[in-house]
Amino acid sequence: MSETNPAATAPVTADAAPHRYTAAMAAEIEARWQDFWDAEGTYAAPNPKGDLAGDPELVARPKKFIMDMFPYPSGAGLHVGHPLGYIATDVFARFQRMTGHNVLHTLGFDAFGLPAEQYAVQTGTHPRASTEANMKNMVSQLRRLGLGHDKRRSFATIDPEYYKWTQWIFLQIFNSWYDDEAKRARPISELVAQFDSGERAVPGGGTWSALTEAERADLLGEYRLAYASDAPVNWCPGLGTVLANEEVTADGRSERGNFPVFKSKLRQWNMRITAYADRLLDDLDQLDWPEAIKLQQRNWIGRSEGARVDFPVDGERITVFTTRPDTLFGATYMVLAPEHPLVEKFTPAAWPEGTRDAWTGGHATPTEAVAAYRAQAASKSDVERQAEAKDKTGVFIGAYATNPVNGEQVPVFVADYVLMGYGTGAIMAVPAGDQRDFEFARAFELPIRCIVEPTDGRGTDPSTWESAFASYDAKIMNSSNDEVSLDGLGVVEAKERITEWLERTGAGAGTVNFRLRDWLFSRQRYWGEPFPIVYDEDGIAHPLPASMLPLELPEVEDYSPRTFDPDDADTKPETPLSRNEDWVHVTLDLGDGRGPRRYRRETNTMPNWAGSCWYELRYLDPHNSEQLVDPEIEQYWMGPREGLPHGGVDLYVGGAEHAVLHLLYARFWSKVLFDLGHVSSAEPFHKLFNQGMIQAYVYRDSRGIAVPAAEVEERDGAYFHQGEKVSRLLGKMGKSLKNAVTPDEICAEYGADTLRLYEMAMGPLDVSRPWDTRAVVGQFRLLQRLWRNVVDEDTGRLSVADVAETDVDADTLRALHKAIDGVRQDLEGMRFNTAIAKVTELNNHLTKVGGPVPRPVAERLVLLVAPLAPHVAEELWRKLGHTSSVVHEDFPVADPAYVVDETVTCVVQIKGKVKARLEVSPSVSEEDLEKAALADEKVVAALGGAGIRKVIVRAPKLVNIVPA
Ligand code: ANZ
Repeated sequence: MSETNPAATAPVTADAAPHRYTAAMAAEIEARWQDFWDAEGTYAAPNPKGDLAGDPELVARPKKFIMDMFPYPSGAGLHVGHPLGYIATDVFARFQRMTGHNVLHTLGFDAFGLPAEQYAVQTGTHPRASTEANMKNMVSQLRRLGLGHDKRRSFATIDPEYYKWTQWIFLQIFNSWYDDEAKRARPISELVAQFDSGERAVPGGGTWSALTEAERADLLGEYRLAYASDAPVNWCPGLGTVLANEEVTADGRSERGNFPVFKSKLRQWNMRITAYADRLLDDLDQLDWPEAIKLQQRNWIGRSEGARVDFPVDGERITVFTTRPDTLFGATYMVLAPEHPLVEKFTPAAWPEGTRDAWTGGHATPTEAVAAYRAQAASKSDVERQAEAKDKTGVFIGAYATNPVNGEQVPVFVADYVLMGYGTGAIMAVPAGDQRDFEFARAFELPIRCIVEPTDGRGTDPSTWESAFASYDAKIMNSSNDEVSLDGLGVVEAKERITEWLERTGAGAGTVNFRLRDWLFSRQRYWGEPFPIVYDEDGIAHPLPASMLPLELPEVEDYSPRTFDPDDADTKPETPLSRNEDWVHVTLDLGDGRGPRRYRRETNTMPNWAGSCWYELRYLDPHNSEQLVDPEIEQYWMGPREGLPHGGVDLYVGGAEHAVLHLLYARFWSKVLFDLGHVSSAEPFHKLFNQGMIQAYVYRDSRGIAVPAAEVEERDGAYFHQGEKVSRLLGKMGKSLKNAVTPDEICAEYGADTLRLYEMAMGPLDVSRPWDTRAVVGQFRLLQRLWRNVVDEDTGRLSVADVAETDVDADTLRALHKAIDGVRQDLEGMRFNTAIAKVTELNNHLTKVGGPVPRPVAERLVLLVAPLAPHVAEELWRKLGHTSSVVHEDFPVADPAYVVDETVTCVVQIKGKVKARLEVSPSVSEEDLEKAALADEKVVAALGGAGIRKVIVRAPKLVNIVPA
């Protein structure tokens, strides 16, 4: 870098004075203070009790729990974009420590994950070995930044002592059910007691004691918050694993490897997060999170109000979910999702009379038509099936249902635009009101009935329409029977009226539907937490007793899942763990009174998200071997308090890409643990802040290939690489784009304090910003000037003037106190860039005034800088004669006398005559100025009790009062 950037290096190395602040000096100071902090345990946050207990005076202070989204230890190490959030939380945490708080700030690693596993598959290195090497590298990169972490509290999710508790939480979830009436999770034993006593009826009649063990297990599986189910999942034979919806592309292939993905029924573990849909939605209101993130969670949970309507078919019925029950009179056909379990039941052997050719798909029988269509639908992803632009396909199943509102016989189709996973997997189709239904009706020659008066002048004859008509402002028409009429009503009233009719006649009911699905919780991978579950000879799942945790990952020969012919949908996954026969088949005494028995272990592993669902709790009490977290310690750091009814971490900083999955899963686990009484906080993260991204320029040659950014030269606004002109665009920073800058390089060139200042000064924390190595030197120069204001560059000795504050000139005092006041507010509000601007201003003022800086000013300047550039602040604090670390010093407080704004004089007139003069702020509001004028003694006296007709205010200079 130094060869390509001589401008930046010149002032650093031009080392005229022997005691000037240079990169070499920064390196020496920084290493020395980092060693000191480690040795002294400067950042150790004491707990109220337990083995981390410490200073009672500190524990008595108000507390702050400040957290970063912990990193995945990638082999590529850190580039300068990664620590942006870590530096910000560090500055904030340091400021909180200096303003009287007991601060908990630490960092662990989210260390299970696919990259290590893939690397293992390619190289044969155990994922633990590569992950630990990566962590070691990241720990040293992070240490170099001077982050004030309580290192006693750090851990990685792959530590057996950590995942023991991840497994333990899984068991809590497995052993509980959601009581819809009490609106909380309860132990499954309480449900068993209800069934056993007859308080709760056993479905299908009979008694609990009469059920076989397998029947009981199946019944409880319907209630457990963690349960195995055979629901269709995305099976990718080419990769040998099931995939989450997010890992499947719009054209139904695997994002990784581009293999076909099939909907296949495989027994998989799920978490019943849907039980918490309401609470996950409602409690968002209490959280101090960016609105955009809350909105994404709301949309993901997707609450829709509507109705369920039953359409009778031959003594059975099809239940649909609709958000528009007011359009029931316009329902002219129905659609079942191809996977709907009723399809087989309703499909007759032969086409009924009058079946149109267009409905059969050219098949001789409905059974054949349905089977062919189902096979075709199974090869598509949900996204693809729902695509608006796609041609509508489907077949008639040969059956009719009765529209309950008018007794009409409507044909039933299967079509892939209806998804099994939403609502009831069946719809009433209203072609006039829904565009997909409209297109389907046109393609299949189905009736379209106008049931809302179009407001766009298209008329009420649907045969002339080109699209469905959707509007909430229109009036309903053609919608009445003997008992109910919606004609002339607006949509909202019509919905209410028809829902009332549905409930009265028993044809349906108002209901709320959620888009949120249960969370598919198993993966066919090696590098994840093993499930603490074993199966007996009858295939019944049993939880391991807590005493058998952690269940450690066994050694295996081969880490990769078995892959198959990518097109063979009938294959079944083979998990890496299943290959270790000795581990899989075991004789265990589970302590359930059944004695030692043969069992088969679950061989799936938990998904990546598991470890990050609860890590905030473990930071609190990381070495507790008896409990997940001691309740008193949890209460102290996370419990509910004034203004925070759900408790939670005081500040959580991370990227906006975690809007839904991680943040939703963590909230869910938190609520289960809360319901079961293990924690007092029902929300994990009270305040969330998303930092922006550090972007970097990407330079590409004429072939579009990225060239190393560090080798690019600028000439007259154009960019050249090895003489060839290249293009420049702002993009992500990373190895593949050849524009990564590492914190190590910048630390070597300028020191960590400069890097910290630069990253914080680049702009508001939540805004993305382009990295510019050439600009870093600006912050280095600030530190040089700061140094020079306190230390003599020739002798290295302190150069401040030992005078009292009363002897400092008024201008300097004003500059000092304004800076203190501003920096304090900025740091509290996480406006680090403006805080640095204020420090710079004060420092420049001192340079301009010249002469030795008065000690009271120098000391406070150093304290102001301490959260931002902690190493140089420690060094200067020592030079100023202090023997203790600056970390726990009090942050300076401004003297308000020096902070008030300059004032302007406002003239108060009564009937045009000047009666008073007020000294006011130039930015005073009209209201405040009017109040101040009317309250002024002289004005009150001049008015002599007379009423006021009018007050004319021209802030900030004039108020004219017209008495009555
Ligand atoms: C009749 C109707 C008339 C509908 C109309 C819409 C407009 P949201 O708002 O997203 O909840 N629907 C229901 N279940 C479905 C499924 N499994 N697959 C595909 N579509 C499904 O959407 C609810 C609406 O989406 C429902 O209301 C239903 O169509 C459709 F003028 O019913 B509606």
